[in-house]
Amino acid sequence: MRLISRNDLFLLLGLAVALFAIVSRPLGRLLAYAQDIGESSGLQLLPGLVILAGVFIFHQVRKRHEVRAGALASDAAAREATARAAEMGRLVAFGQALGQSLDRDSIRSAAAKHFPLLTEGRPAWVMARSKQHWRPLAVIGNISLGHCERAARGALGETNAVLDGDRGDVCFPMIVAGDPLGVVGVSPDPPLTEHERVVLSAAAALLAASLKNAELFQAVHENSVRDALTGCSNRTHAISVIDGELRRSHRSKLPLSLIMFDLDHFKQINDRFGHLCGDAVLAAVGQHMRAVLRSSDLKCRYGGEEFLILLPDTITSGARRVAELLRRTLEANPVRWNEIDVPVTASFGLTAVTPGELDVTAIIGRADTALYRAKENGRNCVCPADEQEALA
Ligand code: GH3
Ligand code: MG
Ligand code: MG
Repeated sequence: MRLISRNDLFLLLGLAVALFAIVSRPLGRLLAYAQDIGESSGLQLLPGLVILAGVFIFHQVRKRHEVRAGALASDAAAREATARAAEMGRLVAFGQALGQSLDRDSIRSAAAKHFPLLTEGRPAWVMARSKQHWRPLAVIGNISLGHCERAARGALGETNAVLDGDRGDVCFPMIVAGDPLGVVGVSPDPPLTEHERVVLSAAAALLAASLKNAELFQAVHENSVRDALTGCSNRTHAISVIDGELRRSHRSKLPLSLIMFDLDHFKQINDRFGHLCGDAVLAAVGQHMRAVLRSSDLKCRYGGEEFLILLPDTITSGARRVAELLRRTLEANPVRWNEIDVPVTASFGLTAVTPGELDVTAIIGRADTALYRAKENGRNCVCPADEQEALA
């Protein structure tokens, strides 16, 4: 708070005039005395005093200006520091949101929420690349996806892109360990400051790390639930899926069927043509399962050459038709190995889940028993778990 305001100036002026009136006579005498001393001693006291007073006032004024300029600079620095702290806060919040995102959808939500705060209203976009496909993660402003993709491709050197209307977006490629994962693009109007560039490249680096993280997480998850040879689920994952489906069927009262099948005389295939041929047969079985079954059906490699199929919302007669179709498909498609057609057949057991049944082991056990009956019945056939199911 200022001690003396503009309104007090008049008062001060009055005081100065009054003071001058009070001291004018002694002051006049003092000046005359100084003049006398000057004349008697040959010194120029009065002009010297005037010069000294002038220099003193000038010095004070300059000092005041300097203090004021210093205060203004400190104000500006404080404002700048507050703005930087807020920006850093936004960047940290973005990083935290991305840190909790383990898939592309959550990364997209985090980008849509936080990225506009970092570009401060400037038109901008974020494009992510997976294999040869480009997908938008965030588009701020009226920018076409075609433009974003062309600009992103151009930024990664994939094309000699000519940008729409030569917008010339400033691009920040997202690259992790040499793997280009996407591009952040920002409108160049108004031109970006050096500091804005630093913030945006930090945001691009955070996004890149997050995309890579999600990709690796997805790959690890896939490897932990999937059998690489056949593309089917592994046993552990399948049992947890079946468990969930049993509970769902219990609630929804919808039917559920389970098929178990085992390749016939598979040991002979290995022994005659070698294990690589056996592996090729297993891979072909995986392909046929994907071609014949619905994507909603659970396909599981239960053991070496034993497979499980869980058919949601399917009664026994439907499961039997599916098993027959798969059996005929395998029979009709021998695997070509070293110019030889290797015949492939399988034996199938199937069972229906009775309403309210939640015991996975018991259900798999029933399908397994039926499968052994199919083997006993001469192989390459389908057997339901009991007579009642056979009639269903
Ligand atoms: P059956 O008709 O009674 O089922 O006869 P089978 O020969 O198919 O049955 P068996 O259980 O005796 O043989 C299964 C064979 O599957 C034995 C094993 O070496 C082979 N096998 C298991 N896993 C793999 C695999 O991943 N690759 C290959 N090539 N063979 C495998
Ligand atoms: Mg077998
Ligand atoms: Mg077997």
